[in-house]
Amino acid sequence: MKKVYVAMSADLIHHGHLNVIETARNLGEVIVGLHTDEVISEYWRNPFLDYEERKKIIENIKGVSKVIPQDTLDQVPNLLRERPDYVVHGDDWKEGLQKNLRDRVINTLAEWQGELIEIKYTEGVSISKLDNAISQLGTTPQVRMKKLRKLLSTKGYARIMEAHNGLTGLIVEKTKIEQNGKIKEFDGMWISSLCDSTAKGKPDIELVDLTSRLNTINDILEVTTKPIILDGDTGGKIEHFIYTVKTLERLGVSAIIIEDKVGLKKNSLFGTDVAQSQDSIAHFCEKIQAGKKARVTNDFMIIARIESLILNAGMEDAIDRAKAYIEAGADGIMIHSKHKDGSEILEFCSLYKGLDKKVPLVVVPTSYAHISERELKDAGASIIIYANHLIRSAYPAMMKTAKSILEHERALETNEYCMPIKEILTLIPGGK
Ligand code: SPV
Ligand code: MG
Repeated sequence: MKKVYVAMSADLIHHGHLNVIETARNLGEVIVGLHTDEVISEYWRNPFLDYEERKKIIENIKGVSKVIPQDTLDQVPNLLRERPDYVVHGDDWKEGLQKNLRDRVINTLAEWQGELIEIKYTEGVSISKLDNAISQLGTTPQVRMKKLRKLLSTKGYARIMEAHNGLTGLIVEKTKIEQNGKIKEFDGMWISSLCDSTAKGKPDIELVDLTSRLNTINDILEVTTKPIILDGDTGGKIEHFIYTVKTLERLGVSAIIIEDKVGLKKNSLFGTDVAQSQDSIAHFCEKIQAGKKARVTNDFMIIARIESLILNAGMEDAIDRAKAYIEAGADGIMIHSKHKDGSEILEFCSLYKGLDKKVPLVVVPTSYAHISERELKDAGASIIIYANHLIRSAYPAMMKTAKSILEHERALETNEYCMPIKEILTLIPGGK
């Protein structure tokens, strides 16, 4: 019996997969190299089904004798191990970024006179079309809520972007680019107190109350499926916080981040230019514990934000607080800093790495924007939040338009930097 190797992700099984497996089984015994969750998340998106679930499905397809993990896009390591007589693949990898992977397969098979069999890519199947269709179907609160934890356990980190209304929610949900063979996108939304307040024309001082924040959250929930992290400011009074936790969990928000400040909260990026006070460790731990107790499931995350560096209370205080908050049950730690060079954040990260007990670490590279995601990840951060960039880029664009109309007393000059009417009319599907 000849050996036939087929690599696939099989996250959304369709007849294209079955066509490939059918061809393979007509050639011999079929070994499927199934992409691991890490490979799918790195090159595409978080898988809907995890490896074990996908493995169970593929193992039960007629003709498949074995499923093995394919933990890179490159098939060569598995081919060297299995030495198949044939590799079967769709013919859609002859050009573009996968061409190199194809060449490597052909050269490796040549070492033992193996052969690459390519079948015509199944017409009418488009994974991105299926992906879109699933996203259009929407999600449930439970499924959405779990996504953040799942992302952290499979991909190891989450790239989060702020959203402050339905439209920015859609931008975070849908914006994708392809770079070096990888599909890159945001993993979820940050509902920033600064941006939510600013969009409502209000200062970021916990003035926008929970009811109003819930309206924003709901607008975003309505049109997206990605996980949401809420900026919960100080979390308010402990007696109120437990209700907030229950409300957010019921809605399917994945996490709330609360900061260890008391009194009138001002935005952290003011630093010590304004009067702000830090909570005591004991009281903030009590708040974390009360929130944890109020949760109904383990999926909802309560993340404790340390303001010691913002308030110049020192690195030692920051680390002491991290230990205490983790001990109190925090599901994550956010460390904030407004130092521009980033050395403070990296120093904290390196001390944090040394802690015995750790939870996912959240960073917000607004001031130290030159530090790349890669560097932050290497330093140990697992959630990276771009906290205010959509509203900050929208505002100057809108101001420019407003001023141009005042200057020219007509709109013609704004046309070159406004999207065409046709495009705005069809931007949101279903309007026609
Ligand atoms: C927010 O986005 O509202 C935050 C982060 O809390 S920061 O503005 O940097 O304090
Ligand atoms: Mg805030």
